[in-house]
Amino acid sequence: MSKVPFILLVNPWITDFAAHDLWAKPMGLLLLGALLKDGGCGVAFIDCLDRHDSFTNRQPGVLPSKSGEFGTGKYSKMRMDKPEAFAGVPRRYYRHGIHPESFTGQLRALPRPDLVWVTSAMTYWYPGVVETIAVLKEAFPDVPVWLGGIYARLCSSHAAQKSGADEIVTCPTAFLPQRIEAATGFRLKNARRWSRFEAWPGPALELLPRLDYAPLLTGLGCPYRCPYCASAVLNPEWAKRGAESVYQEITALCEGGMIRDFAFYDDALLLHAETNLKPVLYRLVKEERPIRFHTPNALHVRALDTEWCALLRAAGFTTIRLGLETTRQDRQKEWGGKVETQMFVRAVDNLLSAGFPAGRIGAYLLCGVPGQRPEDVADSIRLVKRLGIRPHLAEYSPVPGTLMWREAVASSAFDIENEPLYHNNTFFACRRTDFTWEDLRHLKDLALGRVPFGSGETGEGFQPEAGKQGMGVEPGKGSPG
Ligand code: B12
Ligand code: SF4
Repeated sequence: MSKVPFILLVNPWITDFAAHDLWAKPMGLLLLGALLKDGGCGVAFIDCLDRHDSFTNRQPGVLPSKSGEFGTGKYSKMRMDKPEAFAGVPRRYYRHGIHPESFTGQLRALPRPDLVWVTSAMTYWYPGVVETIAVLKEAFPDVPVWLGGIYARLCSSHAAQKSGADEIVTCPTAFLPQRIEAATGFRLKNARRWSRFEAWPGPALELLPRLDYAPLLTGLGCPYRCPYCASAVLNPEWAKRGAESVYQEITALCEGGMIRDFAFYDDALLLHAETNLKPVLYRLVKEERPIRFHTPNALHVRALDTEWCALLRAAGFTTIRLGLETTRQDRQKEWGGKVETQMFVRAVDNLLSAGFPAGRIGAYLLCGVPGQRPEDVADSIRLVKRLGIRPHLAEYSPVPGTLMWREAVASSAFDIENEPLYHNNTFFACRRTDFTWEDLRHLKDLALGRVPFGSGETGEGFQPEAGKQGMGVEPGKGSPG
């Protein structure tokens, strides 16, 4: 057996107009860190998004980080030149995260690794990945850098050309032990464990410099196939962890009041959760644990019956986001059939009856999808507001590999196939003459209550008990613009 390899894991910088730590941790890399440690490897971790790096927050040219509610916060950031693709966008562009000198200082303090693993998240954050890898290559020119994660998997040819990594890793996690052995000669002692999500240890959160909240993942994948979403591309199999391991992970973290806030990353947290999440929550309620749970990734509305709502409330769920997307019945079907308006109205009613404050419940509404009309979004906003909860506009980000991708390519005036920067939801690459920037701005104002609804919007006809017929919007009626 060859020597124990030392693997450096790196969470790269984010480059964007704006980026908030809305309970965003590199879950994939932290899970791999746990598997590597369990398999006998030496592991170090550098978080380029560490909000508490005191060196960074003291440097001139840095807009320091700020802490927000429930462990969230703003990253520290430094202004950078806008990429050419964004020349027409009248907003400043930043590299979010630690100062480059802090990064190089942390690298200098480490022994030479045998491998460097860099993760990636949103496809349009790739310039941050490129910059991160350039610094790594300067520090350790002859150490192989592997790039994995969401950008690497959704845009692998682009990443191969632009990232500077030696390998773009897109294979299933089960094959990684073999690849490690081929690269280092080391045979991991837990190779079989890598092939089953249910058998993975929890994320190696101890590698993070500081923990304000903990991310949780109780399952991978989703049974739905919504055409705008990459869940099935990224996780074709739907797998759930057992109740006991979820319970142990949560209670270990909240021992001694260490962590109070937990954020779920699951795509389908409440579906088929009778035997994993539900018993865990009942147990936590009985033990009166002082926990706050947050669901920044939307919950499935169809699951929210009175029992689930009462349980979520009793267990300390605090931030609730619901996946509504639209109130148009035909679109609800076309967009995967995961929700119906009547179902949504009932779910909100159940949540409110369970005692959730309306201000803590938000509904995501997709905005700017190919073929969608601004007035459809306005109608959805109106319904959500009438129920007393908050509409959150999710500007459509075209995602490669999704069922809607070809339509997005055809409808966009920009080269979204070859330039992932255009996937940025802020850029709104699928804007068009019948759904313009102005429309988008107006809809945001409506959602935030900055402008009142004019008499022109439709949706007046919706009655919660009126049956499905009342949920659609007749074409041509009204316009928010
Ligand atoms: C949780 C989540 C969020 C969180 C934040 C997550 C974070 N860390 O930043 C929140 C809720 C804030 C969020 C927000 C948004 N999100 Co989001 N999100 C996700 C979600 C559901 C899970 C990501 C995750 O943690 N997966 C679990 C881990 C285990 O998987 P993983 O990271 O891929 O890691 C595995 C492998 O890739 C690999 N791996 C990872 N790194 C490495 C490195 C190496 C070297 C190797 C070998 C392997 C490897 O190993 C891991 C284990 O198998 C994904 C969908 C999905 N199912 O992936 C969407 C997803 C990433 N989000 C998406 C979108 C569209 C958004 C929003 C734009 C939504 C909107 N319109 O408002 C916003 C954007 C936020 C912003 N600031 O720009 C898109 C991607 C868009 C894009 N163009 O890239 C996705 C794919 C969903 C979709 N619609 O298809 N999101
Ligand atoms: S239900 Fe949610 S996670 Fe599942 S495919 Fe649809 S959008 Fe993606």
